[in-house]
Amino acid sequence: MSKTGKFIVVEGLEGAGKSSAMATICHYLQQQQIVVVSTREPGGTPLAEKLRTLVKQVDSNEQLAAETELLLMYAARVQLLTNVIRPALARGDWIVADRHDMSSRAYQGGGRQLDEQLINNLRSSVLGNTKPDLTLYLDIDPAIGLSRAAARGQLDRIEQEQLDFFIRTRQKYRDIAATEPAIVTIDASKPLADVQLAIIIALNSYFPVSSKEQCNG
Ligand code: T5A
Repeated sequence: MSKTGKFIVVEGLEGAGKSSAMATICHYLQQQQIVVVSTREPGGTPLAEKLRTLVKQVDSNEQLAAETELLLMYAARVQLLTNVIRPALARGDWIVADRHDMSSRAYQGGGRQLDEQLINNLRSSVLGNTKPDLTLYLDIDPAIGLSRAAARGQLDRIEQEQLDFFIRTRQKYRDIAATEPAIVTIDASKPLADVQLAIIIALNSYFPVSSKEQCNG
């Protein structure tokens, strides 16, 4: 039997608690003897990390066009899919991803209001058949998320956007989560322990023990 790992994605606005969620998921899976590869987007390969720097840095000399931002996100994503995610899944490892395609749909589609058809054409052209088995969407009021992010230090180029941008981004996240399968919405305004419990419940429900054993086999 061919081995295929599972692909789990964590999504949400800045300060939603994705880093904490990643740690919870990785710890939980490793306790089940599952080999976990964690990724982040944009980033996760040497070239994709350079693209991450480009999209996050504040450059007062040249404004990044919204379409350029979109293309850079997908360029980084294709590098990561090709060089890390697909090989890991083929080995039978599990991917735990800090952001994936849903981020572009929410930020560039919702926040930047880029044409949905443009984004969908790009997705269908470059992503192939590799899709998440489960997406955990951490839903947070942008004002709360941004205040958590601000408490950490200097804000990057996207974090410096107006509140309206994040309100649109959140709305797009919620629209996608409400209509597509294999996305679990978690209330990320709750205390960390409640969020962690909701994550474990979702993992147990999507990946009962028998499927984990099969993946290790
Ligand atoms: N982007 C990305 C796009 O526009 N399009 C795309 O296609 C992609 C892939 C990436 C940026 O690029 C954009 C989105 C982003 O703007 P990033 O650094 O990867 O940037 O993502 P951020 O969301 O900016 O990362 P953050 O670190 O801000 O968010 P996290 O990981 O969700 O937040 P986290 O876990 O670090 O938590 C923040 C703080 O809150 C506390 C934590 O302890 C921490 O101090 N916290 C809680 N406090 C109270 N209660 C809870 N439940 C808490 N959970 C966490």
